[in-house]
Amino acid sequence: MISVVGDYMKKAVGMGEIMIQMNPTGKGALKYQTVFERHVAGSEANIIIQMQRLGIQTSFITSVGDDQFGEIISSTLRAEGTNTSGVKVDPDHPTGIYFVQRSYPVPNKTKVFYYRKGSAASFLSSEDINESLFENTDLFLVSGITPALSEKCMNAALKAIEICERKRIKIAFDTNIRVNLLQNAQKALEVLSVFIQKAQILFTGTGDLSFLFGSDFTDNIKSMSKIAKNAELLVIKKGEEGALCLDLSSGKKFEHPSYPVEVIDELGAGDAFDGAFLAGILKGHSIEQNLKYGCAAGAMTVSLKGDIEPLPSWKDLELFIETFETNDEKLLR
Ligand code: KDG
Repeated sequence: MISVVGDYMKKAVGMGEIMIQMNPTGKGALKYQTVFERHVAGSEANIIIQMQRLGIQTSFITSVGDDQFGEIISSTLRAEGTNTSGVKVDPDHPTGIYFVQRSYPVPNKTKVFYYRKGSAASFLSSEDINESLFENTDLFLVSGITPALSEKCMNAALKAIEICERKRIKIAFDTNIRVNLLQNAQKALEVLSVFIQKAQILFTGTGDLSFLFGSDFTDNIKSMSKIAKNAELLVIKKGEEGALCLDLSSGKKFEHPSYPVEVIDELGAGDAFDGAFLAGILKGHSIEQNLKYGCAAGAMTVSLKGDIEPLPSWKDLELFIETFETNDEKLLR
């Protein structure tokens, strides 16, 4: 079982693309939307910000354009308290953008449209990754989105992994398959296998598993475990069915149901889950507790728009859990 002991503040480093998210005020087909909210979002950054809000010291490695959007991304990270010494400002490439389409064509489901090709982050390279960014680090987090962005990003992520292995820093990886970036299972396995193999804490989801391996859940877990040679924990997010964690060192299995809430925007729920789970790990909580934190943070995130705004502090996370468990709304007064 993974435990990180000591009472110094644990440090996590994340890496990935942060974009401007344009989220319409209304639901329905994107072409009919006229009013948008501007948010800052990106899977790995969402995870890292969730960790920072839960008392982990964090830093982030990315590249943004030398533009207005890059400025708001950097200042968002700084406002959260995340160290930005690994944030590069690229004068030649713009910050990536994406648009969200909510509840269309499938009610309560969210679809995204990327305008990120040639973005500053897709030009992040192994030269941008140096050892000093990993000083006194307990955990490194990256996801399948980053190596799928470009060959340069893939090499940058591999360099980060190589540094972490050398410095014995725990590696957390989320398969995070985005079909807009990894078209089919063969391509996805080609890009992701090395990261799946190196991670000690591996997150995936039922959707990612069936995309990679097929329709049988039990077989999919076996196929994933075969690749995940270094994994100590395999965490599977099951959406409305909650989450499960296999402790591969003891062979024990832990499960937690989801919290039933109204879905406003599903985006970022998996990231909130990862961030809360990882913060719990670094703070030495049990797997059962970490699954609970993850499911609660995920539920809080689907109830609101934006990926970062709904991410809770410990106080709010505990209030959410207690209110659900006791069904006592007095706690909110
Ligand atoms: O997990 C939510 C992310 O998918 C979203 O914020 C956008 O980072 C993003 C991506 O690459 O899809």
